[in-house]
Amino acid sequence: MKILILNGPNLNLLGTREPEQYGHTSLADVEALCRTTAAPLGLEVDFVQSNHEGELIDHIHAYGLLCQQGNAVGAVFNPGAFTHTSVALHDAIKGTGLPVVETHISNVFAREAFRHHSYVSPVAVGVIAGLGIQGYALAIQALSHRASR
Ligand code: CA2
Repeated sequence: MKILILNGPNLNLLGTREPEQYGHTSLADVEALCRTTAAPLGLEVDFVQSNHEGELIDHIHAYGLLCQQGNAVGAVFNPGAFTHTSVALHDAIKGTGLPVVETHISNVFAREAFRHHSYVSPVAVGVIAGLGIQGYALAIQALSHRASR
């Protein structure tokens, strides 16, 4: 059984700047945490980062199919700033039925007003924000638990 960890724009910069917002850990550290969390749950991780909206959509489409075929549990998705702008990501998740846990490192609700709205949340099975990179581990556990209901 597979799980997609999908990261949007600028998350490749994690650990290089804005440590007050995102901590000191790098995206490679997030990947290691995800693999360590997923392995004992019997989940094989596909870890992806892209700065391109269309590429993120292509991954959502591919995983939507895998889930329909019973070969994946869903996606942990940090859409980055596309969270607040992208109708196309909303449509991709809705159109494929991919179970997505929207995950943010920072507490977007404690930040600027433009980060308070998400186009992804209405089509996500759940949302995690403000718990740092630990949110990714919690999201993996939630998707695993949800798939074994
Ligand atoms: O808190 C999150 O995980 C966000 O999805 C991160 C996005 C932001 O636009 C969302 O509102 C909340 C930004 C990711 C960029 O991360 C950087 C990390 C270090 C240096 C620069 C950017």
